[in-house]
Amino acid sequence: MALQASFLPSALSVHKEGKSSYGVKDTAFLGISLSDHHKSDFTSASLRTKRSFEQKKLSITRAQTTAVASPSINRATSEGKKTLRKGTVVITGASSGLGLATAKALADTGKWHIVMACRDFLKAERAAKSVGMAKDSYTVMHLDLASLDSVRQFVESFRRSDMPLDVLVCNAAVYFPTAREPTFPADGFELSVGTNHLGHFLLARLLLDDLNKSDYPSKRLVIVGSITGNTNTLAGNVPPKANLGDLRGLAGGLTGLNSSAMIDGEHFDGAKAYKDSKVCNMLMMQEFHRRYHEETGISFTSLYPSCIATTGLFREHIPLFRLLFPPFQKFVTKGFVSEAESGKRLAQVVSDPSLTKSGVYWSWNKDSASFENQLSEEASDAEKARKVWEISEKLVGLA
Ligand code: NDP
Ligand code: PMR
Repeated sequence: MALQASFLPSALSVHKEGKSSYGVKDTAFLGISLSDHHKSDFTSASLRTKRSFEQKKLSITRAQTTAVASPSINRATSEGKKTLRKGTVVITGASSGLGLATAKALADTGKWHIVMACRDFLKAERAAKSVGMAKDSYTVMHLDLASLDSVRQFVESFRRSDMPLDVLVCNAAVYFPTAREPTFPADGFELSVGTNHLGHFLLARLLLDDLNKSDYPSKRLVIVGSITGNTNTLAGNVPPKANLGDLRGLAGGLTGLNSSAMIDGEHFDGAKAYKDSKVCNMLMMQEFHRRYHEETGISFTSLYPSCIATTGLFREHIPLFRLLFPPFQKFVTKGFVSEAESGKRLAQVVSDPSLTKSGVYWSWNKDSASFENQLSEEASDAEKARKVWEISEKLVGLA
C-alpha cells in the first residue's frame, strides 16, 4: 500500500483484503487492470439591427464580459443584397481543448461571435489570446456548470448582454478516472455527472427560449457526446462500461448520502461516472429533438469528434497514461485527432449548412468526412431518455 500511496496512482491500486471494491479501480492503465460556414451568404429577410453591447460586471457572480464589437451585423453587398449577420454561439468550456479549438475555428471565419462560457475568466482570456482570436470575435462570460446558481446567473448575464443566441454548444466536461471517492459541490450532486450532465441540462433548458427567439437561418443545440459512452464500440467496451441501470442513484439525487453517487446506484467509479454522463448527454440531445424540433425548428445534435488524446480532459489521469495515451491512439487505435482538427469538426456541426439534420450523432471517418453514427442501445433508449429528463428536471429545480 505504501507503493500505492507514494507513486502508484489509485488507478493501479490492488484490492484491499476484506474490503469491497469501493474506491478500487478496475480500470488501470489503458483499461487493462493491473490487479487483474457556413453558407456564408445566406440572405435573411428579417435581419436584426445592429445592437450595442455594454460591458457588464456582476460583482456577486464574478460574471464578466469584455467589451466587444456588436456580434450582430447587417451587411449589404455592392448589388444591394443583404447578407447574413454574424452568428452568436455560446460554447461552454471554451478555455481549453475542443472548446477552445472550436472557438478559434469559428472566430477565424469572421462570421461568428463566440461567447466563451468558462469557469475561469482569466484562463479563458489568456487562452483566446494564445490562439490568436481577434479581440472583437469573442466575449468571456463566467459559468461554473457545477453550480446551478452559477448556471442561472450566467443565463441572466447573457440575457442582459442583449446578444442573440443562435447556437449553444454544451462542451465542457470533467473526468476523474483515479478518484477513490466522489466529490460533491454546492448542490450536492456527484461532480462529474453534476457538471457534464445536470449543469448542461439546466443551461440548455433555460436557454431554449432564447435559441427559439433567434432569427438566424439555422439554430442549433449541440451536446458533445463520446464513443466511450457507446457500448456498441470497442472503446465503449473498455471497463468500466457505461450503464445507467434503472436510474435509482439519479432518482436519489446522486448525493452519496442516502443514495449512491452513481446513476445506477452502484459503488462510485470516476471513469464510469464520466461515461454515464456522456450517455446522459446523448440521451438528452435526442429527448430535446423529440420534444422540440418540430415545434421550434432547432437542430439538436451530438457528436464524437474522435479521440483528442492531448487535451486537459486527462489532467487527473496518471502521468504514465498521459504520456502513452496519445501515441496509443495515434499508432494503435488510429482514432487520434489533433485539437485543431477536432475544433474544425465541431465548428462544422455548429455552422455547416449540410449538417442541419436534427437528432443526429455525428462522427468522422479516416478521410475526415462526417457521417451519421449509430448510438448504442442504451444511448438511444427513448424510454430511458424520458426518465432521465424527468428526474433531471426535478434535480435542477425545473419541475
Ligand atoms: P478539456 O479538459 O480540455 O476541456 C474541458 C473544458 O471544460 C475546459 O475548458 C474546462 O475548464 C471546462 N470545465 C470543466 N468544468 C467546468 C465547470 N464546472 N464549469 C465550466 N466549465 C468547466 O477537455 P476536452 O476538450 O477533451 O473535452 C471537451 C469535450 O469533448 C467534453 O465534453 C468531452 O467529454 C468531449 N470529448 C473529448 C474527447 C477527448 O478525446 N478528449 C473525446 C470525445 C469527447 P477549465 O479550462 O477551467 O478547466
Ligand atoms: Mg480508449 C478503436 C479503439 C479506441 C478508441 C477510438 C478509443 C477512444 N479507445 C479505443 C480503444 C481502447 N481504449 C482500448 C483497446 C483500450 C484498452 C487498452 C483503451 C483504453 C482506454 C482508457 C484507459 N481508452 C480510454 C481510456 C481513458 O481513460 C479514456 C476514457 O475512457 O475517458 C473517459 C479513453 C478513451 N478512449 C478513446 C477516447 C475517445 C477516450 C477518451 C474518452 C472520452 O473523451 O470520452
